Amino acid sequence: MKIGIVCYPTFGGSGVVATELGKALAAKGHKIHFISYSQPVKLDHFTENIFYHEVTVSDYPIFDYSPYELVLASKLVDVVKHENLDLLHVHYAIPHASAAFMAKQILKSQGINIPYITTLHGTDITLVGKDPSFEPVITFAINESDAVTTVSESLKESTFEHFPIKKEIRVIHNFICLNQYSLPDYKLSKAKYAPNGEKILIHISNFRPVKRIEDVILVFDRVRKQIPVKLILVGDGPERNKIEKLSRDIDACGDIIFLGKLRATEEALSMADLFILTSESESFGLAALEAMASKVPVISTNTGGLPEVNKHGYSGYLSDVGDVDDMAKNTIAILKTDEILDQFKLNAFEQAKLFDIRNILPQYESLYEEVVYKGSINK
Ligand code: GMT
Repeated sequence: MKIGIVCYPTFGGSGVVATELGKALAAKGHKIHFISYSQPVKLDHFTENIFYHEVTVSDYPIFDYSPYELVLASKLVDVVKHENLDLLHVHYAIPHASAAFMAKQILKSQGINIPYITTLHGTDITLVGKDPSFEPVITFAINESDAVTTVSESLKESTFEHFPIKKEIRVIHNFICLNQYSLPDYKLSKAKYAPNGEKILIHISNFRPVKRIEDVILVFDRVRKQIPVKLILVGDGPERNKIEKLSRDIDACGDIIFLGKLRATEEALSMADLFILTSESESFGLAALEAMASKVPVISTNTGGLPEVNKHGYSGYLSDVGDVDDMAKNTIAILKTDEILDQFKLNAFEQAKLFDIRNILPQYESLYEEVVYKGSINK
């Protein structure tokens, strides 16, 4: 099939999932056309069957706000027509679903039928999308999609809760390519960060308020009073200054290491003993799954889709949002002995196997076939 994939090119989970999906489809012989405003971060190698089309928005003095959505819609029309695409798959509703709808209507007026599938990722529903300034457009563009998927059961429920959706929503969980993980930890030496054999806790995110990173620091602060630990923070974003200040305030600068943005997060994960995710809301928690794929157990909140990913008492533990005492208690329980830690590491890896791309890719392929060969799902 010839498939156009529209996504955000940044470090966010939706862009990572879209890119890895496209790469896996290309490896199976599909022709994949990525359409975005910049090259997706994970699209870092030349790969057969993959093409990239950049959406360039020019500045014009009259625009206070450049109309990205219109330029994207025009680009979609162009790529669908000239590359003879069979399908558009847009990741993240805003503004990709409405741009796809617009492109579909333009192409329809030219006698071309192009179906589009919308995959909802989380904040497009739970944070931004339900804002009244977006809601009517999002509802419309979702309802007009030829198929809609969410990355967890929890996100499906939230979508029905917040929007008057008439369409069937299919859950296709996020995935990881398992063979990219489990690196031997030679790439980044563990001894360099934990010279006295301390256990390494790690958190990876875009440092936005929804991640509640101050809770990561508070958990770390409680744990270090009982067990020698170091904390590695990967990523960057609006909360970074606040978190750096908090690290200084609790006198932990020497034990908290800020690595900043890293493309190959699996290299940092290969050194870690435990992953901490304290989010207020999380539709899936791809970062937690990536940790588990690296044999790193997860201490997380029990919000959104996290209970579908992290199994309490097996691959890690779940706590209520903000309950840093419980998270610290659970961290200590896992790190107490090497035998317990090793068992959780094995369990985390077993749990991650369920989300290997080999199990998830066929679900997308069969959805594509239904949409392209049988037409719109539940319209
Ligand atoms: O977590 C973020 O802030 C990034 C965001 C995104 O759109 O890239 O992540 C969302 O999509 C990921 C991939 O499906 C999910 O794993 C994350 O849980 C979800 N984030 C939230 O729901 C906060």
